Amino acid sequence: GFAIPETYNASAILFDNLDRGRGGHMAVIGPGGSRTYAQLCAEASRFGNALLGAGLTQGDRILLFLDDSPAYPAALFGAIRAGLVPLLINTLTPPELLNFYLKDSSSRVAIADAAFAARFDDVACAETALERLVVVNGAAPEDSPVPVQTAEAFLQGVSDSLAPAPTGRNDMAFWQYSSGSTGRPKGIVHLQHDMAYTALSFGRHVLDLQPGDICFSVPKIFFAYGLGNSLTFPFSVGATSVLLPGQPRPAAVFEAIATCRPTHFFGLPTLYTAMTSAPEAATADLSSLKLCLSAAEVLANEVAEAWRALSGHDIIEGLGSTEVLHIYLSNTREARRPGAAGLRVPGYEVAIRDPDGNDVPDGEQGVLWVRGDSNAPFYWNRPDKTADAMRGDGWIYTGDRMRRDADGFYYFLGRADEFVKVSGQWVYPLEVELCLADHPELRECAVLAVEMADRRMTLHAFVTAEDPGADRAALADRLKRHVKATLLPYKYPRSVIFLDHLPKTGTGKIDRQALLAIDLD
Ligand code: 3SK
Repeated sequence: GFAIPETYNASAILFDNLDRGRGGHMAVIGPGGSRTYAQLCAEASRFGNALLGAGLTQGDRILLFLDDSPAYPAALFGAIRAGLVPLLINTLTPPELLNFYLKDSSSRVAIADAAFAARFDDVACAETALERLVVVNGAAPEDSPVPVQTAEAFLQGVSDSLAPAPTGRNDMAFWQYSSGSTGRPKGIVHLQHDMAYTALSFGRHVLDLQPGDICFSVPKIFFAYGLGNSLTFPFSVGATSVLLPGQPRPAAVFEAIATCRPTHFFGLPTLYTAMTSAPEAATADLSSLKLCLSAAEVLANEVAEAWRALSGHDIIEGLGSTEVLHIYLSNTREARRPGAAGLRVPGYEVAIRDPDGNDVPDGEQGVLWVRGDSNAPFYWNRPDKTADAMRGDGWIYTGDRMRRDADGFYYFLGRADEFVKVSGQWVYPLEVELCLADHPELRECAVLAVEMADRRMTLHAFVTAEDPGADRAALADRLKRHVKATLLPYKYPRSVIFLDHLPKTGTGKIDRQALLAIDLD
């Protein structure tokens, strides 16, 4: 473990920059506005004071429905400094789900970007404790079921200095929700010391940021991966963060790289794929980049190679989870193996175990367990799910099937619950997906197990072709033959479905639920 004091408030990650003489350094830059550390701390203090002035007290939850702009760190660290517990919510959330989050957390205040504020409608607010909606970056909606005001009005005349609440290192600091692809989402509770712990583990050992560095994470702050990349890691060392609001289309991302000149770029495979095949790639200025990272999805070799051809950089791949808060297996500049999730990150213990809980030897597969001091201790109000995943002594059952090689590199093999029987034989959809991803005629693909009317399972490959004009029947045939020749013959996808684009979730991953919902008749 790493030493974090007993009395500790996570807003120190931002505010310690003042004590270290970095008040005049740029904390955030980008199209949504720029702030020095001094300006951002002042704005955060005003948010904290205004929330306390609204009658909230230590431990109360508030819901943040924010895009990436300076208002995000200001509201987040201001709330934490005041001892409140912000929820970082995916901005694609529809009103029905917002209603669930508001009820589950008993949030009395929500802070939303103007672009999303209309989502707080009658459905979202029904039978909740919500008393007030504060709108940043624009005007408040005309009609709202709860009293609404702009951040300018909310912060008007409020002091810009705030002492940290006397929180302990193990007090709640913030929540994020699991994506909820099966069942209702779970509130993942993180403690005051968790962010600092990720800075001392992944931040220090893999990124090794310096104050002059500039981070740019396309995955957004509401996502645990983005929170670390955009706020925890740069703020922990007084570096600068590029915040890009809006849809991260390749053109906007290339533009932000050219103008803000980041040194550290954080993406995910879907984004790297979109960027390498975008028309803007030909003229992109990527000369500022020193390190490019990826997580959240398995990185296919073809994508990594296309990015190297474009940028001159290898992609450093890692694997993390919202429960652990950030990455606990990672490749590094010095030790990198294509196709591997990486080595254990210092600060985390990892184990690959069989179903009886025994460690398996190197080379054999089992399910990955992880233990470290940034692990969420529980899911809010979900003792059943807590007992499933957090199984005593601080270990978390990840549900990821992995194997470790003799050199300590870990390889992701799929989810423990994804094994399906096709034509009477077992297959993992992910191995078929990775096999297809290597095919030069495909741009993107996702392979899913689908239940047929007679309850048998089959594999569907959802793909986008490099050449939109390709003869689809002939290409589908080549793809099936490629799987049969590379893996075992029975593993080929029985249907190949061509799409113009694969749908994406709010965190930028391929939206597998949306693919399953496509009517194929
Ligand atoms: O999916 C991941 O690999 C990840 C990485 C960092 C933080 C959170 C997540 C889910």
